[in-house]
Amino acid sequence: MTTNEKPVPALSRSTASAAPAAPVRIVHLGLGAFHRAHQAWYTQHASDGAQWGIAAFTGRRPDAATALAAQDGLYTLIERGEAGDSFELMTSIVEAHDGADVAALSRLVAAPTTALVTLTITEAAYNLAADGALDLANPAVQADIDVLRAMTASSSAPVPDDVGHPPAAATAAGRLVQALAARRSAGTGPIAVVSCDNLANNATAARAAIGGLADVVDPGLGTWVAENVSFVGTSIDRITPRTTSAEIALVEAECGYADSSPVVTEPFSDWVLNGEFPAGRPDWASAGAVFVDEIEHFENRKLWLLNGAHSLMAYAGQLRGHTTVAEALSDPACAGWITEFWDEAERNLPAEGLGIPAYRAALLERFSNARIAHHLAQIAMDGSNKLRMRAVQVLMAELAAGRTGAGAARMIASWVTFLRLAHGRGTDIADSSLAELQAALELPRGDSQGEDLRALLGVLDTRLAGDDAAVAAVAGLLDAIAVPA
Ligand code: CS2
Repeated sequence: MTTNEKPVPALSRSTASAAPAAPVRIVHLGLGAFHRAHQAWYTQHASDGAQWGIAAFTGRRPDAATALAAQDGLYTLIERGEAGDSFELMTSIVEAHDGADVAALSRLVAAPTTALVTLTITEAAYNLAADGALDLANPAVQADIDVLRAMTASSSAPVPDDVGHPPAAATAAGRLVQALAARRSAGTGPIAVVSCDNLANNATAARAAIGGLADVVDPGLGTWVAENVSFVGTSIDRITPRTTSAEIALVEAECGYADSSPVVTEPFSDWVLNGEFPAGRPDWASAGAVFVDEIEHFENRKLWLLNGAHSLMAYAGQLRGHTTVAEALSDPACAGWITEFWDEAERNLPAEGLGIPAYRAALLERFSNARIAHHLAQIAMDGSNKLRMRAVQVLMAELAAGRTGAGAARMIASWVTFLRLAHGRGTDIADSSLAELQAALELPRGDSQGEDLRALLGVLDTRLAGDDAAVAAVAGLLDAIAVPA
């Protein structure tokens, strides 16, 4: 900047001349880029969006809330198409809070004006065991059970911790159970909890995590949750890579204000929902969301075709030296493996009603948008949770039908090869089941199948690890992910 140029103003409702903040009627857990590109966008674009403000809470760290609160919840959404960028000022988030502020969460969830809670807490944060129930052996879950039991049992004021905070749950489900207990006490009635995480049967998962925890803590609260909380299932879609400093500079140059928290996303978006909203909801359908009576096939279409191809590229693509989705797709070997996996996945989806040929064609176009730098390393994180939904079911169904399942097996084989390589090199593995993965990777490789292989597959799914044909299908492909010299 030259000395006679004025500094650009910091973004806020007044500097942006934005409309006054809408009243809070939605509480959100998981203030990441995806929420800000997806549910916040649908709410802003709903015909009645001006009536629906979002109060959003972060997960583990307060940083995103601190940055967003400093600009009154506002941020810029950069829609990045093949032909160029467009910029939209987002105003639907009206409050941003540190997730650890469970007192604020409880106050907002208990408010009579709050109608729904949306979640983007990540697959791993549901803390479910292999049978789909709440994982009571998980130390974080156990710690929350202790805190919540002490809270519901005590009639006296809760004892603050060393730094003066009242005791509070620490997992997302624990915090929400604490807040739902406040709603029950306030008598403010039924509410919807809408999972927007990339999980198969995400409504069932949310019910298991939240209802399951309430049951264990206090059966009376468990009954209240069962009778008053509607768990809504959704299939969510919008490719939203991590923001970089380049986008911050771009917004400053294009929009004339300083925004610490822009989000970059693709033009495409999709939202399919199933369930009841006892206290109402925005007219999201007017913004393009679709409400259906049966959601499983939509979830699987997205999880297998989009996310499955993503995971395949994340491991096989990185092994072949690629860094982004668009690069991996331009490699004929990766593109061929995607087609092979998609053909398998498609055989296990209904032929009618899902428009799969058009969906596949649109995916190829979305993936090849080279202006979106979607990093394979980001997608590769937390593979143990992701592959469970993206590959295992297709592999098992293909084997049961007497076919090879090679497309799905290749995704898993790429993951195993990727992990073995990272372990051998001592590079970081980002996964919520890291301890289990590391223990598995310490085991001998031995014969072609190896003890480590069965143990790694066991982290994904015990049924998979116990199935000789499935283990052999993966083992047979371990050396087939050719790494170019
Ligand atoms: C990706 C998803 O990181 C990942 O695992 O596959 O975040 C994907 O970009 C979204 O689901 C797209 O809607």
